[in-house]
Amino acid sequence: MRFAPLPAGPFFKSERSSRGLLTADFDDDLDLDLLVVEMDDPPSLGRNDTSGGYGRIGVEFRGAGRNTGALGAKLVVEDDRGVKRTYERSFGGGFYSTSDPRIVATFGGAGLVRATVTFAGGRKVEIPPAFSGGYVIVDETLGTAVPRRKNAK
Ligand SMILES: [Ca+2]
Repeated sequence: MRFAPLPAGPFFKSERSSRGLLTADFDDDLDLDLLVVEMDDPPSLGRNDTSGGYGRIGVEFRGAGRNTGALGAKLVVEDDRGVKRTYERSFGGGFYSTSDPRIVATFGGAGLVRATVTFAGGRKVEIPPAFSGGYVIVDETLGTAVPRRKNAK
């Protein structure tokens, strides 16, 4: 993975007193957007519209029992080049902010071959590759993976 510097836009050239930064996909397009919590002003939203040509899948976790947030669940995605990526559902809040609890997994320009969620209690749920390109709700109690309907606009 390579990083390249981007020119600072007008947002970063103005003085402000900010106290929190979070990432979340506010428009459900599988791009993580940025929200800055300001001290004396409304929050500032930095919308990310970079598609990047990457395959993606978003996962919303529904844990069982007391672990409704499914903390410790692992998502493993494998693409058609044999590359495996592992993501872990964790929780951590920032100062004045908490990021999106969903995970957006990427798999380059390749196709998704397999996606599996393993919950902390050991239950495994397979996500059909046909669900890539959108969000999926994975439920530990039911053992299901169901595409999430898009919000009405
Ligand atoms: Ca977004």
